[in-house]
Amino acid sequence: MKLTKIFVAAAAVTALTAGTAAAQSTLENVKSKGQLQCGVSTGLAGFSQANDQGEWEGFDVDYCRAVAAAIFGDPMKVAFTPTTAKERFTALQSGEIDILSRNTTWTLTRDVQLGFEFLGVSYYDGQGFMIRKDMGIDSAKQLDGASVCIQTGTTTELNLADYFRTNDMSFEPVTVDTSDQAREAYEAGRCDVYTTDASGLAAQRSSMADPSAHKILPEIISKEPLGPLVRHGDANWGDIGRWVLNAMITAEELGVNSGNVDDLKENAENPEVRRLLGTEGEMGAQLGLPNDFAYNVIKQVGNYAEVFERNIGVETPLGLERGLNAQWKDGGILYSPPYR
Ligand SMILES: N[C@@H](CCC(=O)N[C@@H](CS)C(=O)NCC(=O)O)C(=O)O
Repeated sequence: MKLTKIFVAAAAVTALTAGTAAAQSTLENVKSKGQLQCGVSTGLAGFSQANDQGEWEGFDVDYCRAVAAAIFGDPMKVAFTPTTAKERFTALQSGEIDILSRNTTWTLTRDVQLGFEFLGVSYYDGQGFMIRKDMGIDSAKQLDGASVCIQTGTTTELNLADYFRTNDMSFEPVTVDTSDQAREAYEAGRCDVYTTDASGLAAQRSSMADPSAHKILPEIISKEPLGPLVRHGDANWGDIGRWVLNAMITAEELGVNSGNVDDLKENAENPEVRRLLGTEGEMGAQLGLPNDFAYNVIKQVGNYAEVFERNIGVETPLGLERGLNAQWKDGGILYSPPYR
């Protein structure tokens, strides 16, 4: 009798715990905290950087604002956790952050062994090299024996070793933990070359004392598909992040932006625009979000092009062209699956 009681009590506790675990989906957890906790970098111009007022700004930051807009209808309901390249994965695994949006390359090992889910590609990049112009070289093939500034915990480190080995060249690594340290080391002449994602080189050059004294060599030695990621194990949370990114890309493709989205919500006849903005279908409800979640994303943060141009585009100090990140209809490879 006593044993039965214990068994029943134990079963009840198990059921309760399981119930709690099920109730504690990431979406529910974020809603109950009242804000999204987003991991970004420690500071990289155009991508994620705190401004003079301490507010985070940038391309990677805006994606987190878009997720907050989708969930709360308010892009400010997000807190940012700066992470170094090395720390970022532990921060996500431990639950300290809900999502990581920080120029992170999608690789097999990160996806599978580290237990993450990449939600798409927000920026197609590749690794490049920057040197001082007065070094007088034009090609990465001339870098034999160079000292190279490089950040730890990155794909950059691994690609660099591959590239030099393949080309039968040697290098001397000067390793640092943050992009600020990398830039300072390079500017102080502690290394001949600075290597990272090409977008990162543009960002770093824009923050240098004399950007015109440096040049980026033509070789791009790797594929760096950068995008947001979450932990394995909560498929709905992954779906939300994936379809927020897709909403921004689709909005650009369909010509929906923060300026015309109100008008289109009222008057659009194109069925895909109507589904995107929640005036037709149940796209949001399928994700556990309001049906007009993408309307909030576009109205409050913007479509992909608006976010790109505002933070990193040709009119900004980074001056990045769309290149591969143009829509598939414009010669790029940006391609969202359909909103249906
Ligand atoms: N995409 C590469 C490199 C990412 C990376 O951390 N790049 C540096 C240089 S651009 C950076 O963002 N640093 C920002 C920081 O240290 O906070 C990766 O995922 O490993």
